[in-house]
Amino acid sequence: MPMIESIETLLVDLPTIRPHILAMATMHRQTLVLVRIRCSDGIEGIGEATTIGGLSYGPESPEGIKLAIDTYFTPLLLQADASRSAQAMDRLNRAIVGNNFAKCAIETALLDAMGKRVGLPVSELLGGRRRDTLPIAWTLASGDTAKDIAEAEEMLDRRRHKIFKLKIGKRAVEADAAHVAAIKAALGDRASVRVDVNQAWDEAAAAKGMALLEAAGCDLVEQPVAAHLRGAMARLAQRFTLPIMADEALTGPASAFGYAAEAAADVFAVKIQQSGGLYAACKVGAIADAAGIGLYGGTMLEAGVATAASAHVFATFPSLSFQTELFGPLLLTEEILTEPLAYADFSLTIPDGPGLGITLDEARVAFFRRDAERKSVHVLPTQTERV
Ligand code: MUC
Ligand code: MG
Repeated sequence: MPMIESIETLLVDLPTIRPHILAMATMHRQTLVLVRIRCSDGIEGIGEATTIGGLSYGPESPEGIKLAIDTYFTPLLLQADASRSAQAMDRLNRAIVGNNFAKCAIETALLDAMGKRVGLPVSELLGGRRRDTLPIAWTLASGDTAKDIAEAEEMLDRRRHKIFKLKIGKRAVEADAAHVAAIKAALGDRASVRVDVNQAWDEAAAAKGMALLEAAGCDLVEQPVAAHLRGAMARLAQRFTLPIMADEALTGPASAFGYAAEAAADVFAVKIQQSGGLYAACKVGAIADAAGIGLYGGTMLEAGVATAASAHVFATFPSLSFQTELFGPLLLTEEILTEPLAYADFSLTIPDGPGLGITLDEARVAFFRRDAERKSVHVLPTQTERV
């Protein structure tokens, strides 16, 4: 049997193409935790854990993820059977509470290695792919209405995106609703406009906001109230025809079951890391299907590795009625894959090679890793142009 021989973690800091303004943080860069698992049969698997704004989005930070994997995960996994990712995940889940993002990076690396071992894409290991491309939303979050409209027009012209998610929740409800209405009025039927409030409203603000957003032609409202306010989500879902989507509330199959049982959302944003791994994300998808809840493929603004892993998961969903938002690599100025993920015609093509179907650009990873020795002779390697 192939054994897990080593697990390496490294932090990689990459700038964003513009400030990305969310209710809880403004991002100027993204930090990836890359995980490399080497197996005794010579096969190597890659995983990625990435969150938003340090500790402002969730309970795991990049530095904490690296520490948790190095200190607690690795001793549990060394010498374990590398071809049994489910057993490895059971071992982690028995010994380690939470740490879903770190667990997801490990499972990603094990499935990448397994796919390479048997010559199959990860989506085939997860039950089988149902599609080869995914429609991709873009987030408008410059903080300025005119800039957001110009950005959306550019995306439409380039046929990159025709679904736009607006980050709101920082300003007064009326100001946010006016911002959304102006963007929807400018784009009209050429685009779907949705919002993500990232838990910023209380129930009364959400009720006012949803009424204004419905009138503005918004198509979807994501996590308007705090994740634990399941009752408020259920009441809002009942009261408005404008669909309401759970995101931060979904931290794996158990929370998804609770939300489904209480009809607390019309749509689930499935995220592989928040779910605690790729199989766990598939289970969240299955719960939504069983409950008649719509599905949306979410992102934590990850780079190419976790974006590819998410794409493999979403490829297996029977239906994805609200599409996906796997645009993470496009928000970063720098690419870390030798072959960038292919975005064209409003969609992402899901890689079809063995494992995740991607290859790390080692020279660029070496350059951008946080502990790189930046000697003046080191020149940034050029990157392959993405569309
Ligand atoms: C979130 O809350 O959904 C996804 C897209 C984006 O711009 O931010 C993320 C996080
Ligand atoms: Mg969200």
